[in-house]
Amino acid sequence: IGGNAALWFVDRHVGEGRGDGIAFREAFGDNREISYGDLAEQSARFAGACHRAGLRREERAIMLVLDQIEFPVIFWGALKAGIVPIPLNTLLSTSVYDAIFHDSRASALFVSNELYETIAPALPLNPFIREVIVIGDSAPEGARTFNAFMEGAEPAEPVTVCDDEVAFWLYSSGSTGQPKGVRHVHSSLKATADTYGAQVLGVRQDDTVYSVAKLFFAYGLGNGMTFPMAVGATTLLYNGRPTPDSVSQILTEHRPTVFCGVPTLYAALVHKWESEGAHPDAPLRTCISAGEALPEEVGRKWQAVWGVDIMDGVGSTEMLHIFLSNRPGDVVYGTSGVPVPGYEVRLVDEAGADVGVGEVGELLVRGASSADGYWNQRDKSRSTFEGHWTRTGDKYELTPDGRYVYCGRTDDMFKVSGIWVSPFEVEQALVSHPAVLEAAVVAKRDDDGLEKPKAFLVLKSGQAGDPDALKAFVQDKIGKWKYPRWVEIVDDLPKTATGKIQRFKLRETA
Ligand code: 3SK
Repeated sequence: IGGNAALWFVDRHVGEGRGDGIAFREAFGDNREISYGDLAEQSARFAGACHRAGLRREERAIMLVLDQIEFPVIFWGALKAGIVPIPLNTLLSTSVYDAIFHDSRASALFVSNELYETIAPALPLNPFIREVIVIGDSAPEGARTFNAFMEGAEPAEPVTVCDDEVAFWLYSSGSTGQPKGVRHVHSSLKATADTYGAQVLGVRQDDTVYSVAKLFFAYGLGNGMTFPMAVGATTLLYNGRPTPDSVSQILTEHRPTVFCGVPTLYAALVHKWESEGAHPDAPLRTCISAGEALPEEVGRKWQAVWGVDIMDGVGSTEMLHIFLSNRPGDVVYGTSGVPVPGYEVRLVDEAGADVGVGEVGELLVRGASSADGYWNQRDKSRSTFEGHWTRTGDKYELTPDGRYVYCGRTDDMFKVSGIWVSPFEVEQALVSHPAVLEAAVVAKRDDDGLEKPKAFLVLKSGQAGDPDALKAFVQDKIGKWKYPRWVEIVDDLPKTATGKIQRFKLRETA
């Protein structure tokens, strides 16, 4: 089936007799559940409510929604209505939300009540948002509750779309820290489910899936939504922070069979269980990792605990999900594995020529889930999406046995807990502090071998920099995970003759 992706991922299960199957279960509060049948009905009513509210086809709707039952209702309901949902990272700061609200020109905003306060200051400044819907028991003036929005709405038939029609956007940070709207089409959702979801992850109808990556990430959207939904499986949703304690509790109480993690969390879980001398009991049969390279030792220790390997892979928001991965029964730690069936990759030098085995080149990828482009960023779109090939900005080396080994970024960006961090953005936040004259940020590996920001600061004369206060300042300004874990005060920064910071020199001393 082509066309509207909601028909295939949601309504098909009702037509094929799986309507009573549980699609989502909340691993918090009263453990609310929603069946495939109820999701089909509620998403159709959501589409009707959008029409009734005057939201028109192709208008955008921001989703600042925690992992909770309303997330899939809104996402699939929007697709049924022809409205373009934009799930956003729930950890950003007010100023970044303000920029995205303006950039996207979204007409509607769906927000979990826990997050309302953060976006509230951006609303009076926004001329585009006509509807603010709060998921919670009450709504402030000028907004409605989700229940009020849905009440009495008639179910609407899904709009007919073509495969290439834009279905949803995700925002990805760029090298300047400026978020870019990545436009994805309806057919890409099924493309990733048919390739990585079916042929590497191998989700089955009897699986219970738990992804610590939230649904607003491309990684989480596939793991926790489209892959399980492609086969009528159940996903566990958790609205809080995935800490070693909360994840251990979910493993014990909800007993997932498929676990989708990120290296920072795998490392923290392994440490916790090592120091406690015990681990939870769960029937895990498949574990995957992405976001940043998985340290070999973490993979080996996890295997020793569970008897199950972690399949490390690499994907991107632009390709929607993982395109290079270790495979079931064929895991080599320290590598990103081989191309996922359905994807082709190349390694090229700066002139665009293919490089050979053992040489480092930029990774290019081609496959059916490539994004349609960036919103309103023609230059960026042209330099990233080159015909059928998408540039990843990652440097890789091909081993003689055909596996790909990560060698770093072509620019200065790096990932923390699987999320891109732009040194530039962190530096800008630091220099906006009254005590800071100049700042340079580089990646430094922590004791687990995972990259975190380190800041080198030149202070204004007569100022004393309190590292903890500076870290808190950055957290408040640009997001909780981007703050520098180390702060070093220096007399000056290494620069080129034209005044550009030489980060490579700082990396050597970090
Ligand atoms: O970071 C990754 O490896 C990734 C994987 C799947 C989907 C999206 C991303 C960014």
